Amino acid sequence: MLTIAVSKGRIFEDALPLLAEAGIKPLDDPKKSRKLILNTTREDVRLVIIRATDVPTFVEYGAADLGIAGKDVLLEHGAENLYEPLDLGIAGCRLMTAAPVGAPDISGRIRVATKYVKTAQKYFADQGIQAEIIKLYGSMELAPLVGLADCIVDLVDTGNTLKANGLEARDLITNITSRLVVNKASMKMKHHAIQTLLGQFENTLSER
Ligand code: PRT
Ligand code: MG
Repeated sequence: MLTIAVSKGRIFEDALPLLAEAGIKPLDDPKKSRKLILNTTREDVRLVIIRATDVPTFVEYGAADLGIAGKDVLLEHGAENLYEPLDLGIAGCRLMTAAPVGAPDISGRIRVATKYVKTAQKYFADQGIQAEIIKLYGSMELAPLVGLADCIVDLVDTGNTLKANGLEARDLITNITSRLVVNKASMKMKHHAIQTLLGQFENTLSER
């Protein structure tokens, strides 16, 4: 049995066609079902549906053999205890700094609101900028509007969310796509099954 951890939101949407190419289709409609374990058209493969930020944890501890996780989540979690063999090229976006439209660049110590604490800390340290990082779990865009922070670090896709809140993207920290991650022990114990699946994903991706 191979267990694949995947989050329910946009990653799942983008992953479905890829999984389908490998013969993996959930037996229940994940949008309607409240099941957290979905059996699939392949008897040897099941999906576990979890929060995006929990995917690396499940895979690291072997609760799932494989997982699909955004690079943003992997950077923040740390991926030393996982294999990351494949960039799936799905759920693409950019991790960026953003500030109120027209606000001057702040010199000296800045306050940054983000859920990407470690990644932001490293980024500003590398830039030689003194930053106080304020951890938020959501609605980062609000922080500069109410004086909680000078800027934010968040994911940007279309830019509509920033725009709707009077913010503008400033600096690109890194481009983000979703990656296939593999538990290290599973890679040894279930080598054949995992390599076969990796090959199928690679074939599909190379045809895109
Ligand atoms: O709730 P939780 O944070 O646990 O996860 P989730 O339910 O949001 O999970 P899911 O499955 O949606 O996956 C999140 C992953 O999708 C992230 O880790 C990224 O790797 C990837 N991704 C790609 C995005 C975006 N694009 C994205 N635009 N995740 C979030 N956003 C948000 C962003 O945070 C901002 O609020 O969308 C807004 C910006 O979008 P635009 O189009 O307005 O710029
Ligand atoms: Mg979300």
